[in-house]
Amino acid sequence: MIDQQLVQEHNERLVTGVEDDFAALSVKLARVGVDADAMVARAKGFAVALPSWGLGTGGTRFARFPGPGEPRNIFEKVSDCAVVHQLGAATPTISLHIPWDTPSDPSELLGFATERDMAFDAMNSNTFQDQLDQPHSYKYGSLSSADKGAREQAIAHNIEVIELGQKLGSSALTVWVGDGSNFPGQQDFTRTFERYLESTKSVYQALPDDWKMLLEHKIFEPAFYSTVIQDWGSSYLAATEIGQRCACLVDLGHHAPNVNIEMIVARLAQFGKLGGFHFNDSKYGDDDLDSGSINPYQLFLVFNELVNLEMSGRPFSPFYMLDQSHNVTDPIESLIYSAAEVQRAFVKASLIDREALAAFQDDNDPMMAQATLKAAYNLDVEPILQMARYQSGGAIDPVIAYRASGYRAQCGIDRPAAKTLSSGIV
Ligand code: PSV
Ligand code: MN
Ligand code: MN
Repeated sequence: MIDQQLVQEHNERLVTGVEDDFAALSVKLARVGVDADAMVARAKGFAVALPSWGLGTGGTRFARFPGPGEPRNIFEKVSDCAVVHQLGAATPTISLHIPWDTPSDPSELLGFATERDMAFDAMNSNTFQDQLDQPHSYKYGSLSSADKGAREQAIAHNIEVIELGQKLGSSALTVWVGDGSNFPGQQDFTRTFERYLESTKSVYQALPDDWKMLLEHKIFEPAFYSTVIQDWGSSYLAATEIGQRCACLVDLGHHAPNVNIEMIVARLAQFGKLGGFHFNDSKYGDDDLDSGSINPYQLFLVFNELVNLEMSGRPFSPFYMLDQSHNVTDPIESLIYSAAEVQRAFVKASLIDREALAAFQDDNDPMMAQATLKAAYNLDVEPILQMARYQSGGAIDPVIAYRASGYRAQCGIDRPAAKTLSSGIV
């Protein structure tokens, strides 16, 4: 981890300015009856999980351009996650992808993470790739495959992931399958979905009582004609059929361009099936760009629904995770920055005058209703985020502190990479 003394010195240089900015913002918020300190407390309570698969440089199917000092195993990934959390103070947990990050000794991994104040979030299974020595191929599907052997293998894998997650203190399984078809006629939609439901129910039977199962939908890719769980409708149907502890996971990049994702969130929430999120941003498809980098207003509108749900007093505990691929940036920097962008959307959504909004809605006043949302969105809440990080022991400007620490350069020395010309995504 980074020497905490460095973080402290960084903060000492900036704290006076932050206090001034925070005082000015507090006065401004007090005029509309908002307590800025209460907002700092909310920001401090916010957390989003880090994806274990997001610490190395990503890639496309054309190429991958690795950076220096990439983590070579799950322990080094956990170390990098701990640095992201040390500086950004918003990411205390890690979502593991299995078998990419299967530890040979789970208790050793748990101990290593705990020593660094990190814990494990939802577990991800992987039946979208074949593994060495596995008897059945997923080429034509996994949980929905026409091949019984492939289905059984996929079920067994998901159960193994649950068992591993129990050893690591996780409490959720995220299931995303690439199953689908590339040609009209290739698969019978109904029979394929029936097989998926049957398999997924078998996995659900192995789910511990205090666990959740999250179904992640995706419009296309790797299947380009039809996908078994292609949208929130299929996901909702499946989650409803499977059981009470099964819910839907919304990955922001898994929709057609311009789809109203915030309304999907509201619908799922209204019917008790909103299970969690994979946050990222996109311009065209499943781009896995950094959260808030393309459409921060959409992220804010999603959080408007989430805060609304929280305020409604209904049971509410969705899993929040980042799911990004960092092709041209240092993954640590992207994850620090992205987590703060998600936190920013949460804080801004918390500032919406909900009473006024409801009144404008009931009065059919669209101009003032949207202006009420914009009033919160247009506020610069950076002093609240900075104060939250400062009070939590993080860095006021975490990316600057990270660069000054020389962590990446040290990793470049400690983690010599094998000399290979890497090609596309793994
Ligand atoms: C699929 O595109 C996905 O969003 C799922 O969450 C997978 O687990 C992850 O990406 C793999 O990179
Ligand atoms: Mn995802
Ligand atoms: Mn994706």
